[in-house]
Amino acid sequence: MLSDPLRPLTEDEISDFHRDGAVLLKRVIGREWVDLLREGLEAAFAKRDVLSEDLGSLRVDQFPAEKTPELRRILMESPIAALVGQTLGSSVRFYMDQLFYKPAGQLPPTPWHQDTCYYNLEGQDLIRAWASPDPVPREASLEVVRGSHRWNVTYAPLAGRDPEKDKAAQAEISKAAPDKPMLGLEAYEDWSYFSGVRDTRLPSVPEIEKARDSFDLVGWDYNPGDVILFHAHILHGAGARPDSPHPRRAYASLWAGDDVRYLHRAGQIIPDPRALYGHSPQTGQPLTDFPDVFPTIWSPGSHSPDGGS
Ligand SMILES: O=C(O)CCC(=O)C(=O)O
Repeated sequence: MLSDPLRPLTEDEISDFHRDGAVLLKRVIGREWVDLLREGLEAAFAKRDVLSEDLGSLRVDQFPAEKTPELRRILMESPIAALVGQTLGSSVRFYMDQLFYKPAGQLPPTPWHQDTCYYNLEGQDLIRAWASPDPVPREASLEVVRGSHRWNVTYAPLAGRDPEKDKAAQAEISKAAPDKPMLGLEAYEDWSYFSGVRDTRLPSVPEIEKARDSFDLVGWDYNPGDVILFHAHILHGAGARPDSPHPRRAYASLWAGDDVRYLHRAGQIIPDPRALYGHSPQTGQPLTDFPDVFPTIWSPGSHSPDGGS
């Protein structure tokens, strides 16, 4: 049963998202969801698997809801899908999810990057929903380059093997079949951010940290119950914090509206959702062709019977 947000979104929040590419939605999910999020993130963290990776003291897991019923409930029943759908003004399908876990103490930064270049998909209607059970001050919270979701550029991923330095990677990218993903289902047996091949023809992410004043950066103090929505194409990152008294645990889910299509990228870092492999998707196919893999979770008019959370 899908729950409604604690309050309706305002027109300003929706237009801020479309103009800036990101918005902080304050106090939109109730305490029971925040508690479930905390339990789910801890349960996923305790179940390290092949799609878990330590990047220094940042642990990132791909598709954590597949191993964590609490996170699955967040996706299928919490108000998050409604928040995304009301912002897009259309139905939304779930694409994939990630855990970002920074233990208490020194919180590492998350380097600036775009999300789209990591996935075999493209489109305008692509929203990330980011939520945490922990308060996160502005210095360690998500930051975006305002409006960069509209820059017509795809940057190179930060990870992956570099075909200019690695002969095997060069051979893989030159042999890649245009109708097959670079990472096959075997990625689910043995995966790392550094096992895929990076498309180094793409430009590198600008050195934003070195020239922060040159960019229009937006960030927020985050509190549990808030949700940050950002466009998957926007440049984003997070700052460091020298001494956090508690962990900074985050759950980011990626949602697709009507115009999102499959795209075989020349480099691929994160495997396609497991259930998609059986369909042999082709570049240009809308995700709506795969309703069993990407079910519609929210549509205009969906609401919970009691209207509450
Ligand atoms: O939570 C973070 O620091 C990173 C989140 C992120 O990069 C994402 O959700 O795409």
